[in-house]
Amino acid sequence: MTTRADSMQTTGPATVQTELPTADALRERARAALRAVGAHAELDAPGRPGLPSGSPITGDVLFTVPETSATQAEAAIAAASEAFTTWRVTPAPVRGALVARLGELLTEHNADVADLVTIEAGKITSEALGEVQEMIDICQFAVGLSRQLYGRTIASERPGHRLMETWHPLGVVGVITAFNFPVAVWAWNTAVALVCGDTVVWKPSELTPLTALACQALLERAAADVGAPREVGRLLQGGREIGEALVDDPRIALVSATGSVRMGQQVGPRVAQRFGKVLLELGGNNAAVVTPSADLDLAVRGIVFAAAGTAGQRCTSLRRVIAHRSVADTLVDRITTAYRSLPVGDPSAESTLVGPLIHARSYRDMVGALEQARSDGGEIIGGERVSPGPEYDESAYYVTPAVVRMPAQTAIVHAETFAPILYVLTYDSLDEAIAMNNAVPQGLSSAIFTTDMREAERFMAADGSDCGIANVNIGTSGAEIGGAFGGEKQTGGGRESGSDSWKAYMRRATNTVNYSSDLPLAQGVQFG
Ligand code: UN1
Repeated sequence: MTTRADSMQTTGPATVQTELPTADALRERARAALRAVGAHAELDAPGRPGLPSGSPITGDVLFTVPETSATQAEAAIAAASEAFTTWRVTPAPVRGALVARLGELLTEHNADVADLVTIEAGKITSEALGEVQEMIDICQFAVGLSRQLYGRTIASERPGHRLMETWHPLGVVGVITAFNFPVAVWAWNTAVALVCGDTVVWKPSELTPLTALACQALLERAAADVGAPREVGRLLQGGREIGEALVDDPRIALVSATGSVRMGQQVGPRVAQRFGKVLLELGGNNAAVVTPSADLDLAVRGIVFAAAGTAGQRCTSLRRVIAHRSVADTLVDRITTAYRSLPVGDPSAESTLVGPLIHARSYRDMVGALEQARSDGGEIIGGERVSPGPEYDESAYYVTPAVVRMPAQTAIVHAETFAPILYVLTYDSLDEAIAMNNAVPQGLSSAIFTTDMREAERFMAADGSDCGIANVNIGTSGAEIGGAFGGEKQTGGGRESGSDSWKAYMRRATNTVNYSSDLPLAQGVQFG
């Protein structure tokens, strides 16, 4: 048990005094959701050999889930490789029918899947439903894509020749996902990979095995309904060793991994060593610049959702506000006022806006970061551990979001702490603000709040934000699936989801066809 940090300052936040559900009630909800989606999982009692499945809502272990053995992992990869040989020659629009059916099943079962997301990741119901909607959206996107895997025709320099590009399926895609988007990120990868003709082997976070069972069950049902091979999607449940099996297996053509920079630093070189491909979505350290011309009502709303939503546990969560000196005091006052009215508590209660942190380590990281920020001269408002109700057990971690006014971007501000901490920094010139935005090692998301088009355009220009996402007058989180998602620098460089991200899931062949009866050589070379 962790004691409350005396480093955290009390400001009297509003919290909902709801009764938390009991562990038994959570078990019943999880079983009902799994039954509804048709997942026939053998869930054992807590403490048995296997993977412990818990909930941050109460901090209890709810079940033991069967863990994939090394032999089973090998068999799953072999089955997915075998399935690839038929799936790659199945016409893409026919492959799209599988994804269309998956989207329908997700629509039918959105509340079941969302409840599992709430139970395992602690997301408030509206955000959990939003995450399932993100899955449905990417399914629809992928179905359209299944008729649009376009290659280019290029003007050949030789007479009687045609030059073109053809996109082919890549192979088996290994998908490694994190706890905070336990289902959407799987769907981004799976829906697109499947229409591209790839098969998928998924290793979800060890913290969210039940949502994974539900998704797998729905995919298998979709496959059965449309007559697709069941093995196009396989699930491996386990820890690091199972992840390593995917990373090191030469049959896995692409490893798409979401997680920490440290994880990416290990995965990247290991996959590169065997000339496999990687798609990495790693840490972020996202900032919003607030300029003197900003609409502050809008800025405050955008900032509060991005910083405190999901209890600061999105890759895209807002971690830094870079406010012009003339607006900083007002902005901080307004954010802290908004924070005081944010109900913290049971994520399934309708009024709650901030659910629990995922686990004790997250809480310790938050406490450590705040202590460091204070010793660097930061002034902390909020950020205390709270009891969300009478049934509260100290093994769950509920906190109020923190605002920290920092004199400078010290090392702690450069680090990503996966918790609701918002550092506020001030700037005098836009160049300085952009430099501060770009001064961190990560490069996922960024935003500017301004009504001055020159500032907005500059922020998105080549010498503006260096992030994969640069928004104007909206926060850093909550991207739509239609755009490519990912970032630069230590974020890993990959792009998932919409736009032309599909190209990462296919291989490209350049074809030169000579339909003349001559054999002219390129570059005018003469040979005999
Ligand atoms: C993540 O946190 O890994 O833009 C993904 C967003 C969501 C996805 C976040 N659509 O916040």
